[in-house]
Amino acid sequence: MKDSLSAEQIAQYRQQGFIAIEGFLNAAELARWREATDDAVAKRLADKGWHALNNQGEGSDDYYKQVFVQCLKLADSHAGMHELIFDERLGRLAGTLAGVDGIRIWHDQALIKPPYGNPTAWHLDNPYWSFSSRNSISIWIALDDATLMNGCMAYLPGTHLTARHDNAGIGSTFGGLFNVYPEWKKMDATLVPVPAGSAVLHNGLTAHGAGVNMTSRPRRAMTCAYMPDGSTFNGQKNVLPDDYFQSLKPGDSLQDNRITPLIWQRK
Ligand SMILES: O=C(O)CCC(=O)C(=O)O
Ligand SMILES: [Fe+2]
Repeated sequence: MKDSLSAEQIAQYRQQGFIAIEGFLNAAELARWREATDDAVAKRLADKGWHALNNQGEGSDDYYKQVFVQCLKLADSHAGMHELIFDERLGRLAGTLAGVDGIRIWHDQALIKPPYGNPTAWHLDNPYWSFSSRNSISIWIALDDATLMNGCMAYLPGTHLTARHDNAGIGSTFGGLFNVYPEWKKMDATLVPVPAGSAVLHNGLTAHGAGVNMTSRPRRAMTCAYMPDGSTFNGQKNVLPDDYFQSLKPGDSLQDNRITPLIWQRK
C-alpha cells in the first residue's frame, strides 16, 4: 500500500480538495480488495436483514438503482472487509491529508456503477452525514480501471473552500447542485481517470460527480468516509442506529467506538 505522502501531495489536497494516488494497492492487495468487495456485496444483496443499507430494494427509485449498486457499512457484517477497512494506515493517510488529530470511520460503502449505468449527479458528501465538518474526507479505491468511458470521478477543484452545508441529491438532475451554488456554474470539472488499484481522496465538501458508464462492464469502487475525531452530532440520522440516534442531542460528541470507530490518532 502506497500510504506515504509528500508535502506536495498534502498541499495539493488542501488546495484542490482531492488527490489521486495511482498504484495505491499492489496487485495482491487489489485482488484481496476485489474479492472482499464482490463477496460482501453479493452477501449483502441476498440478506434481507440488511436491506436498509443497500439501495437495490423496493424503497429505492429506479433511476437511483442504476446510478450504482450502493452497499453501506460492509465492514460491519463481513470479516474480510472488516480487516481491510479497519487498517490504521488508511486512517493515518486520511488524517494527514485532512490535517486532523484523529480519524473515525463514518461509513464504508461499495459503489458499483453497472454496465450502461446512470451518471452520479454532482453533490457534496458531508451534508448527508450526522456531523458537519470542513475536514471530513473519503477514500475511493478503484477496483476496475476508472475511465472517461465508464464513469471515473470528476471534481470542481477548490470548491471545499467555499461550500456551505447545502446540497443537492444524487437524483436524475445531473447538475442540480449548480442551482444551489450558481457561483460554480462557470467552472470546468477535472476528470480523474485512474487505473485499478488507485485511490482518489476527496474532502467531504468538494463538489464531485461521475459520468455514465458507457461500457458493458461494471465500474467497481470500494470507498470509506471518515469523520475527524471530536466531531459533534448535527441532528441528522443518516446511518446512525435508531437507539443511538434517539439518545443524542445536537452538539453531543460522536465518540462511541462501536458506532464511529477511532482507527488512527496522531502520536
Ligand atoms: O462512485 C461514484 O460514482 C460516486 C462516488 C462518490 O460520490 C463518493 O465516493 O463520495
Ligand atoms: Fe460522493
